[in-house]
Amino acid sequence: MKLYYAPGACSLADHIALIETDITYELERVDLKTKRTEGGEDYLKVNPKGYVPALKFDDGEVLTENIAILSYLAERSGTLMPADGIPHWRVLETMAFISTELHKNFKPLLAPGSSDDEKNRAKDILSKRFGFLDECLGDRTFILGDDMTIADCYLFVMLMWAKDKVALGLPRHLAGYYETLKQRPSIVRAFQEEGLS
Ligand SMILES: N[C@@H](CCC(=O)N[C@@H](CS)C(=O)NCC(=O)O)C(=O)O
Repeated sequence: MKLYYAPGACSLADHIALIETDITYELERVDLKTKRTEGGEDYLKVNPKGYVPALKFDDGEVLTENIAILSYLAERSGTLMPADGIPHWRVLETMAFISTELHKNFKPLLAPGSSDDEKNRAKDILSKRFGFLDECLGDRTFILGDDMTIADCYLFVMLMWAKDKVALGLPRHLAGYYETLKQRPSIVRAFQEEGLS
């Protein structure tokens, strides 16, 4: 299967999950401005929505949206998400929170043309949402306990943006969690493969 990605974009979460799950993959970089891939494909033909990530299967089928791709990788590999019961739904609950309460609120800070008011409001909301997650994390190793899940793959990227793209201070537990995750072999490898420092 092939992951369409842009360096340091939210597709990094799927890239980390691919490495963690040991699924064989190829990478295809997308230029989000021109909507062309490094191999010269018209990306809009792969994903008409025009954004990354997209996961193309060997039969040509394409899956999009972080929550769907990450959940697919977890189900297919039998790792990174408990199979059933409340622990399973906790992962999806956290994924929805990351997608709608964190990821979406970065948009005014990263997209051109936002007013200062919009940016300040987004920063306030993000600080509150990160504060909530910091309390949930406490002294745990991963956001939902002792085992890494797809929620950690996604949350890692949001923390990276908070620190490196919008200079938002991270609360104490999340700051330590981020630094520890950054040393994890899957994340080090994903950074190398995306050409990130
Ligand atoms: N709803 C999508 C959003 C994906 C998304 O926001 N992708 C960004 C990178 S992090 C992108 O490709 N933006 C370029 C564009 O929208 O043109 C998902 O969760 O997968």
